[in-house]
Amino acid sequence: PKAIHLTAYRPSTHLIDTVDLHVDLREEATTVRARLGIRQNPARAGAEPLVLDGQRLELVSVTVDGVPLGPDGYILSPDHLTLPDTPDTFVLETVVRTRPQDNMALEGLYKSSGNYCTQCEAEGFRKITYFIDRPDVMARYTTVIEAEKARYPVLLSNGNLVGSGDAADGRHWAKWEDPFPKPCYLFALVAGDLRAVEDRFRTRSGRDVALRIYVEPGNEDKCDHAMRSLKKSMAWDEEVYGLEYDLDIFNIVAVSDFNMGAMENKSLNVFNTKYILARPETATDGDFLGIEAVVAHEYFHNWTGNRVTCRDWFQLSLKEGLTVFRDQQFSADMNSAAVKRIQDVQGLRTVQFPEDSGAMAHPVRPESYVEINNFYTPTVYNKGAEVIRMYHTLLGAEGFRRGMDLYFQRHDGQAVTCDDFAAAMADAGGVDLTQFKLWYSQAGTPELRVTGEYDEAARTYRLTVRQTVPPTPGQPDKMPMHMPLVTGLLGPDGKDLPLRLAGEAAPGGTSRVLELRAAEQRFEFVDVPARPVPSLLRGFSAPVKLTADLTDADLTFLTANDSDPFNRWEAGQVLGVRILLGLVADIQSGRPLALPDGFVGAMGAVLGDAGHDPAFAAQALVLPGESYLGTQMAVIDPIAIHEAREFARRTLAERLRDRWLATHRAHAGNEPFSVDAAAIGRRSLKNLCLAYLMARPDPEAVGLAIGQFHGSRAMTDVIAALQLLAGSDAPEREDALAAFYDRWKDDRLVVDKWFNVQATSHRPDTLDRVRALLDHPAFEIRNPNKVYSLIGAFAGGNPVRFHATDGAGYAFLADQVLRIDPMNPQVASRLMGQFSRIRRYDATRQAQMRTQLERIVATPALSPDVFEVASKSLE
Ligand code: HT7
Ligand code: ZN
Repeated sequence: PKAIHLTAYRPSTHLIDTVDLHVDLREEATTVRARLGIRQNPARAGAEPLVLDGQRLELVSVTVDGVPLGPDGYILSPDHLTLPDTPDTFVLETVVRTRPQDNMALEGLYKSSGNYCTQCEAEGFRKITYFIDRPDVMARYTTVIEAEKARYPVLLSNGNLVGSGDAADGRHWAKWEDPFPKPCYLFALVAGDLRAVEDRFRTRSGRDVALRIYVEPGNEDKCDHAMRSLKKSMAWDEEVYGLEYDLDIFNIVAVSDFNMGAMENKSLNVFNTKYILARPETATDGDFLGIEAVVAHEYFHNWTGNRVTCRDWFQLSLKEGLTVFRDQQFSADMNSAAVKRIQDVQGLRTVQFPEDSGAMAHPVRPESYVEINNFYTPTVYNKGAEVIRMYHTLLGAEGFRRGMDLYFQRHDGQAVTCDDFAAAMADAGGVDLTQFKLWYSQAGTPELRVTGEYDEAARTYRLTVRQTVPPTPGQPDKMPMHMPLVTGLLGPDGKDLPLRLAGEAAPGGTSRVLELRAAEQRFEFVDVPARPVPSLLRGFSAPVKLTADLTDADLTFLTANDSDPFNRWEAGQVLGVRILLGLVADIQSGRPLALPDGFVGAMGAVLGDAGHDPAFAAQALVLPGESYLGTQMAVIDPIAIHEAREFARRTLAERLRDRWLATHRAHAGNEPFSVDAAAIGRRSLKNLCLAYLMARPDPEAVGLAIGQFHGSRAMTDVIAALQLLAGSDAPEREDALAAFYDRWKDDRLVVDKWFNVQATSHRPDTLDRVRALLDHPAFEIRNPNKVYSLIGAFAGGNPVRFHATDGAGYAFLADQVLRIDPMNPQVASRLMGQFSRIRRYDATRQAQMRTQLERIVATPALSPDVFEVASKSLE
């Protein structure tokens, strides 16, 4: 397969202004008639052949301006239909046949639970009809859908319903018209037996919008939270960005078979059921928060993605990074902002940082790709969101809003680039962002080293900041980046000091945005009455790895006093990382293990104070995760990391046992369920206490877990208890797993949790169990949620078992990738993530992974998706 390069971008030879589709859905085959209003693109000089994309289509006929073309009038290849000679402006009509019922890749038109649906981003429209399948070709769509009425009573597409009626033979039709020009990746069609949950939203300019969530019959009682989230998102976007919804209908359809979370098709969002369906008994707090965030994310795309879209797929972060930032802001406003920031940074560090140091490392705006579906990554989404956050920090909230306004003013209705976005921000903020734009082109996580010197006589405090950006594949040398380092100084009383930099007339504020631009920079604070403790990178103001010369005592001081909640948490994590990596070194050299008393004391203090802010305490009491600890090591040792962390957990469990017990008890009453931040915080603290108690599973702890498992009606509590039991040696664990399955076997999303719990168990027999579960009647290899819950969870969420020294985990993963690839390359490729981290492991593990990667690459008819990841991992 060939790579596509950003530098090769050229405007399309032709533009398509109108699309009239007629989609005739029948059990044997689907027939699609497309009438396209086409003209040569004035941006390209001279007449050029028209090359249409098309895959897996059976061509029935082609006409140009009503005149049929014979086979000598066009050239047909597996991926293209080429018309060598066409008028300047004309109407092309093609008729094709497809078989959605055989489409297991879940891209293009396919069937999920007997209903038809589509997924066109990134390049799925070419599997529905011949088209110029690129996002800078924007057209107005009219879609007629025809299908059997009894089986498919609901017929949906983008825009407004402009007609419907019955047809012969028990069939019916519906005609939809979308007034907004859009790229074909935003096209959608749904036909099925679905039920709608309905509501309304009045926009601030008085437009009444009908909101409908379509689900399979029987799921209507699980849509309340999604609908509430949608209305909150609509109100929030008006309030914070002045952005209103622009049509009279907003439809959401939830489907069980979906490769990703959801899709922002214009006015017809299609969602994975996982991000719609929820009741307290079936969904965890994490699920509720996930639904709120994804519903918001897809809704926010209406402006950032749909009204202003991407010129080409290299610009993917233009819409994804920006929309993730917006959904993060929204969730922070709806819930606990501090907890949200902590969780987002944890996600970045455990998923994006490893990607940035692995074989698939790429910039936020990639320079080349073999398969675009491989670039819907944490780098494009989450590091991209951090880049947007840095504009916000550098320009301030008001400057950022002016930049957004200018971006929409300039580009509404256009397909644009990340440079266009940066230009709007620079012009609105009156700042030079030339160097800042390196964030789009340089891969790798920058590393900052900060030292501080206090001069008692001069009453000055000087920070020296050195930055480096590590080499990544294809980018050996890097330049220093422009980034905000938000900084405060704490005085001996723990309070923020007023900050005055050398040269300033008066102090200004207690948190300052220091702008880094050079490889080494100094910042001198004056009038500093005593040696301060610096609070650096407040709110995680840039996506970097920071090392500062802080002592353990400084860190403990920050955990107790920092006014910035993120840094209060972070100080504890830095301390935790230090201690855990020390234990890892002890394990590696056979030394006895001991947890420092000071650390136990600090954790005890947080626990003692947990009642004040349970949500924060629940974050602060979690030790740094195994994956994150791995990112902090030159060579990852998954087994030693696991042993060290488990030793620390057991020790804390023992030394603070009474307090874990008391805190668990204090929150164990069955309070009425609600998903507000405080209630979520109390449940997470309670379940954290239970987890510590189960780190030493004495009969009392096991009894508490069993009591919670059987006694609670909230899935958050039930699954937390089940997870702990399933990972323990308690004989009750098998009964609990069986009881859970028996209770929930008819709810596919809950059964996913049951698979996940078993796949992530640290018990030594987990791989055997996962293998056996592949044959369980509830496991469906064609359903992405099932694959991610069992195989994905084992490979990505169970490092100690996946990286077992015999290499069996790697062989298992390769087997599954090769099994899934012929059906669904996107899902197969997503499973490959762990292999792309190959170079972070020791020589033995590298050799074992290499064996599997070589086996994968040598497999005939491999998809470009898997080939790209496997071959880059082998480089
Ligand atoms: N924009 C959507 C991307 C997406 C997708 C991409 C590739 C294959 C399947 C897909 N389903 C959805 C999701 C989003 O970011 O909102
Ligand atoms: Zn998105």
